[in-house]
Amino acid sequence: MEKSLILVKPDGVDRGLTGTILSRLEGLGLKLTAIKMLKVEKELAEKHYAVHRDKPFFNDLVYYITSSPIVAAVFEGSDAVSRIRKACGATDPAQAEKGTIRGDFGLDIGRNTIHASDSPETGSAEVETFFKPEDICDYSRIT
Ligand code: IDP
Ligand code: MG
Repeated sequence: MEKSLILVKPDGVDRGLTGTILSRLEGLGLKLTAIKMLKVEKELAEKHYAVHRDKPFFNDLVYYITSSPIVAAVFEGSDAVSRIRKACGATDPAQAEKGTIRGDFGLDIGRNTIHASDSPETGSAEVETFFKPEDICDYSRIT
């Protein structure tokens, strides 16, 4: 089944939006299969954002995601990746539609409240970056 890693970024956790965000994703009928709160170490942040290592905002990205605790979770389901990306909205909250997570809660392009995997392949890889295989729980979701 397709997997997506989501991270409730520091601005989401700090403003008490974790439950609201997870609830929206559960509301899509997707299955929550792993969840944890953590303070991201620099090494993990650099691995997670490696694709952006040559971008001018890379250091800010790593600094921000390591600045305060986040909540990492895995959601599974058919088309989980694209459905979650749609629920998140555009990267820049100023461009994101109302009714999307970033459109409703994002503060600016850095503090845009949520990370979500952008393809099934990155979904699987990002889940492995944040979770051990034994951390993933399987059960039957009643829709
Ligand atoms: P995504 O989170 O929508 O997949 P990416 O292009 O993968 O967007 O960028 C990763 C994160 O880097 C974004 O969520 C955003 O917080 C940040 N970011 C992207 N573009 C910029 C930028 O031009 N300036 C500052 N931060 C950016
Ligand atoms: Mg991305």
